[in-house]
Amino acid sequence: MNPKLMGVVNVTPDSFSDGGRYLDAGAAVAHGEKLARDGASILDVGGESTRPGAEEVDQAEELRRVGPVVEALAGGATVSIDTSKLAVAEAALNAGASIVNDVTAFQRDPGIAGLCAEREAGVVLMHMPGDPRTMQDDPRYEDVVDDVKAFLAGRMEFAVGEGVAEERIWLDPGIGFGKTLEHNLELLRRLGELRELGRPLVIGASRKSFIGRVDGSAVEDRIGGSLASAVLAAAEGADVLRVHDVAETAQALLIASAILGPAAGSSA
Ligand code: HH2
Repeated sequence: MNPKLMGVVNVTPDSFSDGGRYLDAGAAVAHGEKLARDGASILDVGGESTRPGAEEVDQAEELRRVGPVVEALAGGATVSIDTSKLAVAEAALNAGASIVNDVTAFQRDPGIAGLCAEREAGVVLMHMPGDPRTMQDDPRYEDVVDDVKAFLAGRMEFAVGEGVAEERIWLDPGIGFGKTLEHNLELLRRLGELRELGRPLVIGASRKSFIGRVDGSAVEDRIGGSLASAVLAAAEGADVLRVHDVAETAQALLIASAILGPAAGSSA
């Protein structure tokens, strides 16, 4: 049980848990450097909130936010760019990012697939039905795990068809994106079934609202729920955990794996 930690660097005024804290490029870079020291092996830089109901950010503004931060961090760390816009992905790869994390799995801007293929970038394809403005309007599935699995298999097929090497693709069921509380819990409980897709799994459960739906906690009080989710996801075989609280997650995983032994779960 030794997943990689992907530390969240949100350069936004409105992210659900830390909006506005790192809007200044200097503060965002300092935060990313701290997350790397704390044990993040990937820094995920984003300039647009995807929280439910969020408005889209203008491309020029998103570029202005993330460009200098990617450039500064990429000198010392592996950087992923959290975007669904082609121009932002391209500028970030030019600035030194090596992974594109697209929460729309190339649905918003299919041209990102060809860009990633050409640049031999890593790719994270995430499940989200619709877009952040509409995704929480009464989400329904036949069987949430089977439906997410089929969606991810389809998006992976598209990416490979556009020339992305399969071994560069990571998959993410999109905890909190177009899902009810029960959908999120079931995906985490049955995560092992997604391993049948044969690619590393990324899980982003950190501070998300499903935790608050269980116990009523406010976003700043969800560290315990985030750690429980991280440890259980790792035990079920998650390969990459996208988290805000890197030091705390690293400690929780270290102790869990000391107890369970390194054979529990798997690693990317
Ligand atoms: N979650 C968020 C953003 N990007 N990317 C992947 N691959 N998986 C996730 O679960 C995921 C993601 C939402 O979290 P955050 O960035 O903290 O908030 P916001 O979107 O409000 O900026």
